[in-house]
Amino acid sequence: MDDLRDKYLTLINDAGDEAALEELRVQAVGKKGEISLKMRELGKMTPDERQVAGPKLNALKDEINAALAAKKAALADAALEARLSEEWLDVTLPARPQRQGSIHPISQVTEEITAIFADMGFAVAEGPQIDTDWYVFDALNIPSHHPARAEMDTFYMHRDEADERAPHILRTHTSPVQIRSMEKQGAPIRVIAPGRVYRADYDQTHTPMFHQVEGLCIDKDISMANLKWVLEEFVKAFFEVDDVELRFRASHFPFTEPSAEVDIQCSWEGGVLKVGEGDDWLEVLGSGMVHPDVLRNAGVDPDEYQGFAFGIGIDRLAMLKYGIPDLRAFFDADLRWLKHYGFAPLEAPALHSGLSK
Ligand code: 2NM
Repeated sequence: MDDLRDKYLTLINDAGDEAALEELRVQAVGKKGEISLKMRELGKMTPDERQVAGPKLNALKDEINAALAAKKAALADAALEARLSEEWLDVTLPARPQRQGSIHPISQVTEEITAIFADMGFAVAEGPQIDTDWYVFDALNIPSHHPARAEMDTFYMHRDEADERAPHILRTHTSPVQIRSMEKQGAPIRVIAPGRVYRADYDQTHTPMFHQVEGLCIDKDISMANLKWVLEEFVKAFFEVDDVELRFRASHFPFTEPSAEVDIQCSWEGGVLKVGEGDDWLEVLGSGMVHPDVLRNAGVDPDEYQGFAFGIGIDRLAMLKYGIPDLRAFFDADLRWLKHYGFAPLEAPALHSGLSK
């Protein structure tokens, strides 16, 4: 009996977790455990023998049960101790300073543009930044041999030679979003598509990722006159001036016919830009009437519907409005720059409160 006692007390003491402990309990004092079997042997003993062995066995069972309970409590304590030492929290750390972050000028300007077009009934549409060349080029009347493709400095996603899926590329403009919108919603439609676009071009005035907003308005009775009005309203609201002259110059895009580049009246007196004054011109956007083939490619019947589209560079607009001299600083994540040119986080641009306040 002393051997049994030593064996189980040692095993219990060495048990590493609750599961091992439970196994020992079954093995020692479970229904078919070693102690229980010994108790069954009491019946075969003489009364004198039983008088000695009975109490001893009971005491041993009690002792083992007590050791099991004590070890179980010790294991639980150790687990809690380990958790507490791991999940510590330094309550002496200083609180975060107020207004640590700021809204990036590109986010601010995107919100401003969105607010202006929302007021004219344009919904915001979004789409993938990685797309197929059908949506980025073919659907927009830019077939594979077209010089506009070569001029676009497209980023191609890597593909294994054996991969037969359509090649994927980084979108070079947000027009694929308008194609998908027309496919999904059909006409009439009035949407803008702001977002990131990519071209393999990097110098003083170009970054390989930049931001565009494109607009699309299709209905049964839409003309260049509507385009001119919408763009005039936009430029006045964006630059927060009462009047501005717009100049439409004939141009060419594969996806519009006719096409026009739009300049806005400005002055550079004393080195400061003033929109809506003077006799200088600032080129800010491209536009035109959506080509019938583009409408057809997007599932819209050009005999029934027509309309205009335009594209604006957000980054350049932000530089002009807020006097930011260097494009590349936009993407440097320089905290001092962000603090200087950033906007207060809780002041969302809205037409009623003044766009930029
Ligand atoms: C521009 C200039 C002119 C344009 C066309 C379309 C679409 F998808 F509707 F055909 N979206 N955007 C467009 C037209 C873009 O950017 C300079």
